[in-house]
Order: sequence, then C-alpha cells, then structure tokens
Amino acid sequence: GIRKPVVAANWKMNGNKQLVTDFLKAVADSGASTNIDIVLSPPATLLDFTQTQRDSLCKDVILAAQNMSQLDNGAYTGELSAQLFKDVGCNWVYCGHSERRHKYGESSKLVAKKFIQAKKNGLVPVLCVGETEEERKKGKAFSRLTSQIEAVINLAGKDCFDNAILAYEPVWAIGTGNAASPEIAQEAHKFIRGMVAAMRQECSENIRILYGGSVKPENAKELFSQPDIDGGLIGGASLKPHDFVEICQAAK
Ligand code: G2H
Repeated sequence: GIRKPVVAANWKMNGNKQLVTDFLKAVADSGASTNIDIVLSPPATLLDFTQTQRDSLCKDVILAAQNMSQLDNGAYTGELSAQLFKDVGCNWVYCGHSERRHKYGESSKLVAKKFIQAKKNGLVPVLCVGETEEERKKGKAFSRLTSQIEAVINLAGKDCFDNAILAYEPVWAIGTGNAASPEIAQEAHKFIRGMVAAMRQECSENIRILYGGSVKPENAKELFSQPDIDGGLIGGASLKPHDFVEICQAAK
C-alpha cells in the first residue's frame, strides 16, 4: 500500500531493563523493522536506558512516550514535558489512550491540548480514540469517535492530522483478549478516514490509522489486511518479544 505499516508496543506500567534489551534484540534478530515502523513505549523511567540500547542494538526503532504534559515546564510535580521526552530520544507520543481518558479522567479537550503540545515540540502525536461497550450497544460508537476527533480539530485546526497518527482502540476490546472482529474494526477505521477526508483528502490517504485492543499473533494478520488498518498498537502481547515480532511480520 501507499502507507508504511506501524506496529507500536505499549508496555503501559510493565517491563524492566532486561525486557528492553530482550525486546530490542528480538526485533533486531528478526529483521522485523524493514519496511515497517516499529515503535516502543516503555515506562518513562526506562526511556533513557532504552535510547542507549536502541542506538546500539536496533537503530530504527522509534521511541514513544505513553503520556505527556500539555504544559512546557514549571512547578508541576510529577509531570513530564515534551522537551524531557525529546531529551531521552522520543519522537512520538500517545495522546488520549483510553486508560488516560477513563482511569485518569482526561477530557477530549485536555487530550487536544496535549496533541497540540506534541506538534509544537516536533513530536508525532498518536491520537487514540474509541467507544465504550455501552456506547456501541446504544448505537453511539461513531458519534463518540466523531466527538473525540472533533475536539482535536476544533482546537488544533483542519490540518492537524498532517504528520500525526490515529489509533482506534475500542474500550471493550482492550486487555480483554477479545479483539474487535476485522469487519467491525475496518468499519470504524473507514469511518475515521472518512472524517479526515471530509476535511483534507490528501491527508486521509496518507494518515496511518492503527488498531489497538487485544492484538496477538493469532489475529494480527486478518486485522492488518483490512484496507483501512495500517498497523497496530500492541499492549499485552508486546511484553512477549517473540509474540511482538510475529505481530510485526503480520504487518508486512
Ligand atoms: C490497548 C492495547 C495497547 P492490549 O490498550 O494500547 O492493549 O493489546 O493489551 O489490549
């Protein structure tokens, strides 16, 4: 296709230095990073070490932050800024992962501010959107996606998805072992791409839209072969280097 696939590991609050090394060695040995963008987001405390290991073991792995402050710097105890992440080699950042929205109360407006902050500092934002099980049951899945995406467009402007990534992560499929079916995922991805197209046709053809939610070696190929699915955001399975590498091969 015209879009280079992306497979991103989201370790969430898991992993350690040993896993960083094992993961990078597994990716390097498999040659998985040819023709696809491989992204690793370990917990923030591991990023400096990960950058050093990445530079010696597997240079083309992209580092991502899992979350970031919308502010520049200052008296914000416990927060981490875009510049701090850039200083340890990050080039991408996830904005509005469902766990940030649902477990930490991040509003779509705050997510939009973080998205803008990422772009302003030269980081590629990965905007995560997705409906809950209840919203899907009530037939409100697409209106939820619309409001999450519009919140960013309203604040960041119509060209906001140039140089950005989108991720569709249905909340009901996250960490449950039950991924969305390829048909349901494709339908949502097509809807999202259509929203971007209505605004900027060319951007809609180039933007990569990743699927997240219980991707594993057994279901990756079918999901990634859908026309509007350009790769995945991998949680649980990214903690097993062998499984992650298999998922990467499925994206080729
Ligand atoms: C969704 C995904 C990674 P998992 O949160 O972002 O996690 O693959 O464990 O469902």
